[in-house]
Amino acid sequence: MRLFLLGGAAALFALSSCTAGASEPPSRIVITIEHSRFEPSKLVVERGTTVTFVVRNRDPIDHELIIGDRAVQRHHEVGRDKHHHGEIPGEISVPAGAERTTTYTFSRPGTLLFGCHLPAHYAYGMRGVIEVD
Ligand SMILES: [Cu+2]
Repeated sequence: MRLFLLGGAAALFALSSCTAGASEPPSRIVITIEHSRFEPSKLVVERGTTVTFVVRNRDPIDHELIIGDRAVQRHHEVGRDKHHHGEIPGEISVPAGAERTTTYTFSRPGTLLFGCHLPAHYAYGMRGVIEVD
């Protein structure tokens, strides 16, 4: 219940946990984007965990958060689908100055990546690692 005291973002989180229909509410991780970097850029999550990512873009330019393995990152690096409205778990566009959420379930152990694939952002260093235990 403590989460309900945290304000608007927490309310959104509560709503998404209801619609997900999961037996346990998802964990919540806040990722801040500033100067075209993710903070934090290294995450560890437990296998089987559903995580709601709250992505706060503090930059004056648009960004995105794409979670997936190398193949997913490569697909987005060369792909033309540059707008992610939340229909795919772990893929969300975050306009300049905005906050968006996306929920992703980590079902398998291993290493996943996250990144932004707007032109040149990934190469610049807009990426991170998620270790799934
Ligand atoms: Cu970006």
